[in-house]
Amino acid sequence: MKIERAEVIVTSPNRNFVTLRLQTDDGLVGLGDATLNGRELAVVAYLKEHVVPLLLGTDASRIEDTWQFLYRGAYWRRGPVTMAAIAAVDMALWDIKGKAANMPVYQLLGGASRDGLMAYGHASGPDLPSLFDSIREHQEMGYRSIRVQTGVPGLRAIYGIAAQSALDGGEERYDHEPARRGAYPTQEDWDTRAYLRHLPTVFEAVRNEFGPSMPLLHDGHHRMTPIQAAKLGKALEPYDLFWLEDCTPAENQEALRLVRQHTTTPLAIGEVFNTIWDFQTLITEQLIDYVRAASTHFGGISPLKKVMDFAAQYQIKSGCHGPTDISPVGFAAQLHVGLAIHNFGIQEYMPHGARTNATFKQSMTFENGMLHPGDNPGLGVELDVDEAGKYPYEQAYLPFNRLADGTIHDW
Ligand code: CS2
Ligand code: MG
Repeated sequence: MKIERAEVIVTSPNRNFVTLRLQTDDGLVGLGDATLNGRELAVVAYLKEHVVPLLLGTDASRIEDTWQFLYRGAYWRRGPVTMAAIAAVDMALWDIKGKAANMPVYQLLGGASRDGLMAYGHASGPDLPSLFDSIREHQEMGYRSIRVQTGVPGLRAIYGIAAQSALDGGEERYDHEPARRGAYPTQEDWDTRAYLRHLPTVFEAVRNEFGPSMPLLHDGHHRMTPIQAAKLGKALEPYDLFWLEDCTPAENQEALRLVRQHTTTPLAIGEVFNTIWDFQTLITEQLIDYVRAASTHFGGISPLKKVMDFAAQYQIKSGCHGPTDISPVGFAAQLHVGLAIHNFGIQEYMPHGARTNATFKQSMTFENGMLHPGDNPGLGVELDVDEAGKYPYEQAYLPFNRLADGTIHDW
């Protein structure tokens, strides 16, 4: 079972995706996601110039050995470009192994530990009435757990709010497909003190309207200092959040000690992390409750399974990153892990657009708020190469933000 062909396919059906397609000499095809939102072509070059030539002729069954060769052999470890490239290879090899065994990947990871994966969706609105509408729409779609993002009085446009990005010339559904294409990122506003004053009043209103039981989540997008995050976590305690996400820029893992000492609001971190080392202090000191790593940016299925097994010893659960910039292939990869591990927590799920779903045919299902990767052999995703060819790459960037005095703030 030797790797005979390796292609890097870039397509932009509703937004940009980078997919590695491996083919073995016995005709098996494996897919891997290498999409790095806003920096896609750097990973394309890394794969095409430095990885594909090393793969041709090698044994497709040696997943762990290939991972170690690409990680250790490069000498320069870690980083989002490197780890997205390695992730694509790892996923494609698991896909091939599943097809060779005629089993879905979750069976190879130990089999199902549950019937399905609880998903959460993104509700947002610039004010309470539109936020409530958005929550109801998500409930109608089947979601039982909902992330709540809201406008802040005095700020014109902030991340995560559908109607505000439309004001800014963007699409109505923020961070959804299609992405905001263009040669320069959109500028948004930020004011942490205004946000800290406003957010608890929003959660109070949501609890009054929707009752105490629905799991509610919120993403702070790395914008607070440790003491601000501690204050917010404490202020949100009466509203019983499922989690507060990315409260600080957690490359400083020790900062979470201070946050943790002050609040019992559960914490989730890690969508921008690349390796298990980024979680070391957070896990061993039990400073978080949920690991947000995405298979695509974390080196693939193999390291995602390892970090979750490590986290399990500390009663920390999974909450994998699942926005639309994770391709259907990367999304399937983490569904297989989530179904197999004991310490699954929740899965973020933003549905892809129609053109993306026509380009990537998926066995995955979403019913009554629960996801399942399906039982097709491998990952359960087929890439329609002709369809992909219709949508060439288009430059697109994430927005960025400045404070009122013009200072650039954290994403
Ligand atoms: C967000 C993402 O899903 C999330 O929690 O933080 O939407 C994030 O902004 C994008 O994936 C960045 O590419
Ligand atoms: Mg996030």
